[in-house]
This record gives sequence, structure tokens and C-alpha cells, in this order.
Amino acid sequence: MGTPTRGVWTAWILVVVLFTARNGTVDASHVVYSHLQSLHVPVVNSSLKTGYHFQPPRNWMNDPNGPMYYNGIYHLFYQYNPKGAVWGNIVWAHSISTDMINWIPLEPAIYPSKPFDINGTWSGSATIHPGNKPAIMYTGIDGAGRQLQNVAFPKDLSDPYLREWTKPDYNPVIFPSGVNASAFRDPTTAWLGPDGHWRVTVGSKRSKRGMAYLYRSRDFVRWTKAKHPLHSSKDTGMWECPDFFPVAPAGKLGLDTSARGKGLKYVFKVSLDLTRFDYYTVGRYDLARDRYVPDNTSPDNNTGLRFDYGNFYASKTFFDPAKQRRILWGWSNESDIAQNETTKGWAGIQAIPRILWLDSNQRQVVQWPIEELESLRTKQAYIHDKLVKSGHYFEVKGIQTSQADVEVTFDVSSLEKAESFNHTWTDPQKLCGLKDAEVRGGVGPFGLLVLASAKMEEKTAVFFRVFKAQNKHVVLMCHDPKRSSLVPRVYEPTFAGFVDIDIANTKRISLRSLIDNSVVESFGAGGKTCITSRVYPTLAVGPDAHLFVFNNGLEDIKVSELKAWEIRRPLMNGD
Ligand SMILES: *[C@@H]1O[C@H](CO)[C@@H](O)[C@H](O)[C@H]1NC(C)=O
Ligand SMILES: *[C@@H]1O[C@H](CO)[C@@H](O)[C@H](O)[C@H]1NC(C)=O
Ligand SMILES: *[C@@H]1O[C@H](CO)[C@@H](O)[C@H](O)[C@H]1NC(C)=O
Ligand SMILES: *[C@@H]1O[C@H](CO)[C@@H](O)[C@H](O)[C@H]1NC(C)=O
Ligand SMILES: *[C@@H]1O[C@H](CO)[C@@H](O)[C@H](O)[C@H]1NC(C)=O
Ligand SMILES: *[C@@H]1O[C@H](CO)[C@@H](O)[C@H](O)[C@H]1NC(C)=O
Ligand SMILES: *[C@H]1O[C@@H](CO)[C@H](O)[C@@H](O)[C@@H]1NC(C)=O
Repeated sequence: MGTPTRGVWTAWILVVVLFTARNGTVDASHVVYSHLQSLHVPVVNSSLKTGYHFQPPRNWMNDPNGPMYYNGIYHLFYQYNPKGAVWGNIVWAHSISTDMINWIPLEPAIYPSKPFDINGTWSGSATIHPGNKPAIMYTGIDGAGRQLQNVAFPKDLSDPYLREWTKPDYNPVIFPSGVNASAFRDPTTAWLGPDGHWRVTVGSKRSKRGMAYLYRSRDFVRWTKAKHPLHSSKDTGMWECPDFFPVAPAGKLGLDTSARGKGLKYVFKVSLDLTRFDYYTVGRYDLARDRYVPDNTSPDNNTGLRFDYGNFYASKTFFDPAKQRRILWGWSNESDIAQNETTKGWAGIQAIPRILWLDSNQRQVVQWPIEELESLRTKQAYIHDKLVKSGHYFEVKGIQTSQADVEVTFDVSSLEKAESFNHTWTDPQKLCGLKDAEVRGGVGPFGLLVLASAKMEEKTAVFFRVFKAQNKHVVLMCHDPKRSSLVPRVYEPTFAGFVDIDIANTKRISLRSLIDNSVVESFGAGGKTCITSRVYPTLAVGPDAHLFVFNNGLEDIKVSELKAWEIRRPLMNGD
């Protein structure tokens, strides 16, 4: 698909307007490491760099921006610092792909250049207008440090790669009037209402209340603030990167963001700046009042549902008309202090794009890696009907597992010995910290030890633990990286979520883990609970990384089937 534009990475520096000073009048919402921005890019430790997750060859990346599909090509833009491996100098970097797995880098699409974005080009979304015309709305920072919403359009719709984007001089299209200009950002993909007018929602806060302000427009140029926000929730703080989209009541097919119809459910997600995690609810869209109304099946705050219970933030979905699916992108950061990111030379990856649909229970969504990932599978290991006795483990041999895709199904024949569940355990992450992989249980902990050294001095446990509650069983899914590295990092917490399945009925549970040198991305029970972690082993690197199956519970379990594949490197942004 054309010649990869090698060498653009250095060219980027020339086009970028820098801003490193902290402003005095309006509060900045990011820490700026002026002293760590450097033109001299240090050597990257290639052994721990990810092989198949989306990443620029070097430097800092954060939020995915404006993912979209146009005439056979997928586009991903992302918040990128061309000058260093810490946040700063942010531009909209731009990559293209025909399969969302192999990526070619282009020049940045949007960078500070006009009064309405001279001090920043922050996150935003793409909307495909009737007649197949893409538009981007993004947050610009003006010279006074105010957050504004701007639009940009492709300069030439006949360029298959949409390399150049034009920012009309009538920007900003949404000025922060009646809102906090230091907390007003990340416009969503727009949708058409029944009156034929566009709607867009922008993240904000009013004192401690998280807000998604609603704006309407007939022409995408003149926007009017609605009297009521689309949604808000008390004590949740700043709402970053809101996302709002319809989901079909049944099946895996995705819907266009403007789709309407009886019985459609909606998903509303926000990234909470206070906790730095993404939360969502499932609900309905009250068109008469133009408001989102969450169902009462899960809390509408930071105890609610998460797309991913691990290192995953600022996520954004888009509708892929080519395969009629909704795709989720999300950013996973590193675990170092800023000084170490600079030495490493790169910081931040995107999780593997996932298709997302409404679970048949209508209480939550389900996610699964896009099928295109399977094209990277090579050598396979296969195990079936293998008993793992209480306190035992075995190694999966025959393939290299530092870059791998593992799918396994565990049979749990008896739940007799399940530990009893204490109703005060409402926080799964805390519970996993308390009952990590080394703490013996009744049914579980059982699962995988990934990125493990031969003698298991280093290992990251991905596991389930089953509890007996009053009149049901509770299943906990957990990532335990406490022993992932001989050199501890600043940010390697245990991550966990509950899995909403009736295990007494299914008697089995599946797990898929994508292992990628310093990433472990896991999907429990077919994608009902997902967890992503960054880990940095020192011994379990490359060919020295091992994979084990373990059972640290009293009850025996059985691996009914395990398939593991080596994953080869795709084209990754010219690296
Ligand atoms: C905007 O950026 C310029 C440098 O490009 C800087 O001098 C100025 O202080 C910045 N203003 C604000 C409000 O951030
Ligand atoms: C506006 O938002 C900024 C940034 O979060 C915050 O520091 C400030 O207190 C807010 N102002 C008001 C009036 O709430
Ligand atoms: C979150 O919301 C639930 C109800 O949906 C409530 O019971 C709980 O107290 C809230 N938690 C926090 C931390 O606000
Ligand atoms: C549940 O946990 C609480 C708090 O740790 C503790 O006080 C209580 O005794 C526990 N209940 C049972 C039945 O173990
Ligand atoms: C930073 O890197 C050094 C050298 O690898 C390491 O010793 C140190 O533990 C790291 N610090 C953190 C906080 O990760
Ligand atoms: C990269 O990682 C490998 C494996 O841990 C280590 O041996 C090597 O010293 C590292 N290289 C650099 C430049 O830090
Ligand atoms: C990722 O980095 C760690 C360590 O600096 C922070 O604690 C997290 O808050 C951060 N996550 C996000 C989404 O910024």
C-alpha cells in the first residue's frame, strides 16, 4: 500500500510548534517535563519493546484519536511527542493500515499552527459525514491556555491516505462559554438526531461533578450548547475522553454512531482523571429529552464497570462499516519514572484493537481481539485433557512465548472446596492484592504464569479464583505482577475484575492472554472481563521467557484445551 515514509520522524520536529512553558492564568492539566525533552533520542532496549502492539518507533504516545475507516483504509491518529519519551509538544501523529495490524506512518495530521491551537492540539474524534466525507473535531489550546473545540477536514478527498488536513479559519467552533475553560476537552464522534442536527458531547466538570456537555449543530460549523448536559455524575471529577454509542440488543454486529431504533441500548464511557481509569454504564438514550439514562445494573461512578480492569485509559471506539463492527482502541502507559522513560526512549502503546458488543445479559459489554490479529500466528503448541492437580504446575513447551497468543479452557469439576466470600470484598483489585497467586485457595488460584524465567524467579500470574457467596459463586480474575521482575518498578499493581458468569452451571472458564515482551493483555470468559498490564522482566526476556499453567488451589482442575501460538512482528510504523 505505497511506500512507507521513512525518515518522517525527524521531519516531524521541523513542523512542530513547541510549547513547554506552564501557563500562569489557566491551570495546565498535564505535567510538562521541559528538562527531559531531547532531540538526541537514546538507544531503545529492543528486547522489552513490544512486537505487535501499536507503537511509534520512539518517543511518547498517549490517547488514540479519531480512529476511522475511509475507502478501504483504517486511520489511527494519536497524541504524540516528536521530541521525547515524556508528555509534551503534542501533535496528532497519523498512521494507516488495511488490517489494523500492519501500520505505515504518515506525517502528523494536526499540529499547533493557528491562534486557536497554538498552545496544543489535544484529543478528539472523527465523524464520517453523508457522502463519505470525514471530519475531525479536536481540542485546541489557545494562547491564553483555554481549551476550545476545533474542526479539521481532509485537504484532498481523492488522496487515498488523507495525508493533509485543513483547519478552517472560522475555528474554534465551540468556545468555552459558561464552562470551565481549563476543563473542557475531548469531543466525541458526532451523531445525527431525529431532527437532522448533529450532536457532540465534550468532557468537563462543574466543581466536583463530572460533566458531558451537549452541543447541537445543523452545519457542523455553528454549535449551540444544550440546556442540559447529555449526562453527569456527582463526585467523579473531570471527565476526559467521553464516548457514547449505540449497541445492538443482541449479536456481535456493531452500529453506526447515528443509528436509531427501538430497543437499542447505549454505552456511555468516561475516563476519570481522578483515578486514571475508564468506566462505562449501559443505558438508554432518551431522545425527547436528549439525555443519556444509565440502567441501574451497575454504579455510575468509579466503582462501576470497566472495559479493562488494568492499565487502559482514554479509550475510543469507532464503527467499522467494512466489517459491520464496533472497534475499541485504548492507551496503556509505562511503569517508569519520567527519567527512566527518557533513557528507554519510548513510552506508551495502544492495546490490541478489540471488537465490542453487548453481552446477552445486557448488563455489560464483551470484547475480543480483532480477527486480523490471527494472521500473525505462526508456530503452535497444543495440549488437551491435562489434569493439573492441587499445588502442581507444568510448562507449555515447543514455542517461544515472549511474543505469543494463548487460548486455554479450564474445567472446574467441583466447587466443593471454594473459599467463602466476605461481602466486604467489593473492590476486586484490593482482593487480588490480598489473595495473590501465592496465596493458596480452594478452587483456584489457577491459570497461567507468563513471561516467567526458567526457575520462576520472575513470573506474572494471570488467574481465576472462585468463591462461595450466600447463594451464588463469585469468580475473580486477576493479574499479579508482584514477582514479574527482579528490578521493581514504580507502577506494577495487581489488577482484577469480577467475572459475571454462573460457574456452577458452566463448570468451565476460558482465558486468552496476548503476551508481547512487556505487555500482558488478557480476556476472561470469552471477553467478559479484560485486564492489561505492563511488566518488565530482566531474566524472562526473548527466548528466556517461559509459559506455565499452574493450580494453587486445593481442588484439581483440568486443562480441557490449550492452544498457544508464537506471534510474528507486523509492519509497525517503519520501525
Ligand atoms: C503558549 O506557548 C508559548 C510558547 O509557544 C508560551 O510562551 C506561552 O506561555 C504559552 N501560553 C500559555 C497560556 O500556555
Ligand atoms: C477549572 O478547572 C481547573 C482545572 O481542573 C481547576 O483547577 C479550577 O479550580 C476549575 N475552576 C473552577 C471555577 O471550578
Ligand atoms: C457509586 O454509586 C453507587 C450507586 O450506584 C453508590 O452506592 C456508591 O456509594 C458510589 N460510590 C462512590 C465512591 O461514590
Ligand atoms: C469480613 O471482613 C471483615 C473486614 O475485614 C471482618 O471484620 C469480618 O470478620 C469478615 N467476616 C467473615 C465472616 O469472615
Ligand atoms: C530506573 O532505572 C534504573 C536502571 O535500570 C533502575 O535501577 C530503577 O529501579 C528504575 N527506577 C524506577 C522507579 O523504575
Ligand atoms: C536490555 O535488556 C536486556 C535484557 O534484560 C539487558 O540484558 C540489556 O542490558 C538491556 N540493554 C540496555 C541498553 O539497557
Ligand atoms: C500510568 O503511569 C503510572 C505511573 O506513573 C500512573 O500511576 C498512572 O496513573 C498512569 N496512568 C495513566 C492512565 O495516566
